Amino acid sequence: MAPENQDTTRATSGEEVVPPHTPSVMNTGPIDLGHIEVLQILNEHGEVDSGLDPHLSDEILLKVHRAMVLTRAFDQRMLTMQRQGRMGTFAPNIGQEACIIGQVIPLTNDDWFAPSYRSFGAQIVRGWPMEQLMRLWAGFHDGFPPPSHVNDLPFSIVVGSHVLPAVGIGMGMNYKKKNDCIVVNFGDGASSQGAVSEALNFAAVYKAPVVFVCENNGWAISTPIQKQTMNKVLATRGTSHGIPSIRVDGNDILAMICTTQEAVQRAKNGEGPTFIEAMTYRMSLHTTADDPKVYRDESEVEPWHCRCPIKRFETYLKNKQLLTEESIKELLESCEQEVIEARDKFYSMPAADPCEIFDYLYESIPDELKDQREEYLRRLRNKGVNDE
Ligand SMILES: Cc1ncc(C[n+]2csc(CCOP(=O)(O)OP(=O)(O)O)c2C)c(N)n1
Ligand SMILES: [Mg+2]
Repeated sequence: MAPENQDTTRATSGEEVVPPHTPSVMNTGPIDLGHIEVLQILNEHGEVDSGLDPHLSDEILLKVHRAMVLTRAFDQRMLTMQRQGRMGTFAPNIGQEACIIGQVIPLTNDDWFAPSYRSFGAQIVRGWPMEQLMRLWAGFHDGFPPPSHVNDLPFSIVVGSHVLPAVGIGMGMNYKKKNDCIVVNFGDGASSQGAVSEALNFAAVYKAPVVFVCENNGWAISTPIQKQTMNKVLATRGTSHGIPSIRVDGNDILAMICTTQEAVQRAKNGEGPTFIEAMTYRMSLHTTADDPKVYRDESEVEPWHCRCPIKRFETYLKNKQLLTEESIKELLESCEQEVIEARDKFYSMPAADPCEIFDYLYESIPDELKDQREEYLRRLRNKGVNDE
């Protein structure tokens, strides 16, 4: 934990993050950036740094806690449904709830959010019905468009591809003299994409009101962070573009909220973008199509159980007399119930029309595709699938 009132955690652009290197470290392998502190307000034991405590209202604290518990309940249910063959491929977010929820709490409805695929917790907070998210993950295209009252982009699966468009939205806000901002998140792996560097550069030069949240969860499918980049501190991806940047404990909900809040404020004050590197860990599968046991030693996961973002927040809230063991249990049950209700709504939605896969590519369907469609329908009929 950072000592009280000591502001050494900030990786503002320039010298604080990158100590002046001497010629001897050039061309000799990884550049050692020395010890970089991580902003933490709530530690693993649920103890708050009194000098950094944002003193959020009880109402906000409980709202945030519920969002985290609901996100995990959704996550676990989706995994079960996928294993039952009733859900498509899904990207779990277990252990990253503070990171994903904290980054959208400071946003208003007029602000924008551009998520990557592991962001369903934030989407729920932003107002996406859970049954729609289920529909989306089950592969229905009608699940993808954001609800009309939600200023979000559909989530991006093409790694890092949404970061430039997010900067474009931010530049548009400046052009239209809107006092809003956009939060865009992406992973450690995505941070290596060229388009992400371009996005950082544009945002910096045009002072776009963008908050970049780089979720450093240690892995990009089977590529560990050590093989992702020789740069040990991803926050320097921001500073190298002249963007004020900070590294935070992504499992600390208070640090995530405070940091994003400050970045949002900077954006709205016309001070341009901020880059947040959130240190977290992908505790589960990359997606349900993945088996991490093939490439990672499971003992690596163990210490992260003690860093659970929900557990530490609950300890804090119990110490504040805002929660008890009993109320935590009741809340969990009510969140699970809410997810079950969403699941049942999802199950009662119309089935897919198998013909759709032929419908949208051509204005008028070519003859050979017509033949293929006939054959496809014949095969479906033989399997007992109704094509009416
Ligand atoms: C342009 C592109 N290349 C490759 C992929 C395949 N792919 C999907 S997720 C992923 C890893 C991304 O890792 P990271 O950015 O760290 O995000 P995380 O999954 O850890 O949240 C890859 C390589 C893709 N979807 N898009
Ligand atoms: Mg990653």
